[in-house]
Amino acid sequence: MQLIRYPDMAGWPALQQRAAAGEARELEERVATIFAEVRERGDEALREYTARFDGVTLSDLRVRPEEMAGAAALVPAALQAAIRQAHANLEKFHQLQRPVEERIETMPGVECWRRAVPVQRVGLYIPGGSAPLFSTLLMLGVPARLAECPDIVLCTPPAPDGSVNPIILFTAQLLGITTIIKAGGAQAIAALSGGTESVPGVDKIFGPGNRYVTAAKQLATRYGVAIDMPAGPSEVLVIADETANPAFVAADLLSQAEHGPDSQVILLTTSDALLVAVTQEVERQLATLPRREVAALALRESRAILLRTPEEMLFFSNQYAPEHLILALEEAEVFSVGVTSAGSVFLGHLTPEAAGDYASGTNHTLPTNGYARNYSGVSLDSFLKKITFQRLTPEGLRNVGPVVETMAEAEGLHAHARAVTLRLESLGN
Ligand code: HSO
Ligand code: ZN
Repeated sequence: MQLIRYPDMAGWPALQQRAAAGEARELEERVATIFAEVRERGDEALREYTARFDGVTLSDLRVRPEEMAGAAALVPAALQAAIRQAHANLEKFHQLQRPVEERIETMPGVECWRRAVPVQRVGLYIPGGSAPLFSTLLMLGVPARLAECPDIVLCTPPAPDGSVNPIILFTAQLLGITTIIKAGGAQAIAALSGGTESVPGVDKIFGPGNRYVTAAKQLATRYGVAIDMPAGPSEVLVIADETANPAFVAADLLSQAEHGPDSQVILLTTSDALLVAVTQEVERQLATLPRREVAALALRESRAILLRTPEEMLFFSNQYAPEHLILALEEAEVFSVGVTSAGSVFLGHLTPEAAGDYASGTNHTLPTNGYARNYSGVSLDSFLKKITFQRLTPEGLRNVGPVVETMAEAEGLHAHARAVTLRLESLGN
């Protein structure tokens, strides 16, 4: 980690910089080609890309019911119980987000209301790789089910033997998701965005992925498909005072660093003693991590920064707008009131980010890369659209009609005015 003491405020923006994404043009071109191929040739192209990138030639792109049925037996009982508990906690928290349908009479006889309607067809993307994140499937699947989206399509890349990780299948089963496609990368996103013989097209695509998946999701928006949010590498910012436990803080920093070489972790503290203790502890704990090479790479672009006051720490953090914010402070709750930009906040010494990553109930699909300034994390809302409704009675038309006529005339839109006038005339006096 880079150790920085009392940086000049003029130098803060440099310290708040995320790692640059690198050669984007070439990547975008490759993704555009994949898109064109899959949209034109459907399953055939999808199979070719899966053979090339995942190393398996699939006859059936969909997970078959027998595969589904066999999954649970391959998942240890303790893990099944843990997933069930996390699922229950997520349901409890997301259930709370159900919007109430409210009606109001804005003028007598003018009634307006708004109804939340599920996005009809959603695609959930879960990456494969060394550690398939079945927890992310829970985070997307729970709100999708609570929102009652009629069609939920899960895409995840197959292993070289053509199988899908049984924990993913078990989790899907728990969620009641039955359409599971063995496809990953940009080709999966392309398939979801237009549909193929085996893959239903969807209205909105959710889920994390590598740079290809991210670029593909961006491209999908040009075909009228919505996405959850712009994605970037995972990050955490920890604000700690002298009451913080250096080992806890180090473990939190490392738990984000181990996600990927481009993850970023930042420590802000007003205590020089803690600064030193945490950085030492990070080195010590790093040595025992199975993913220490990944974490070590992430730490190169990570910073431990000594600031003068709590106000400075708050200001820095709000400017950085971290995906995760840990307040390892004596007075965490008081401090938290000042937080204006963060994806999710973890208060006190006993609340690791890991709790929210897996099981406390909040969602872990969160805005990265500074987007916490203008985006929220995934929630029930992400799977709902709100449709407004209205109805005028004769009294309502008499009340609001003249207002509309006056405004429409002033905008020079006479047909609008006439739409009211004709109706008012039909009512007589
Ligand atoms: N911290 C990750 C989520 C995750 N952690 C999944 C463990 N598994 C991004 O918010
Ligand atoms: Zn995590």
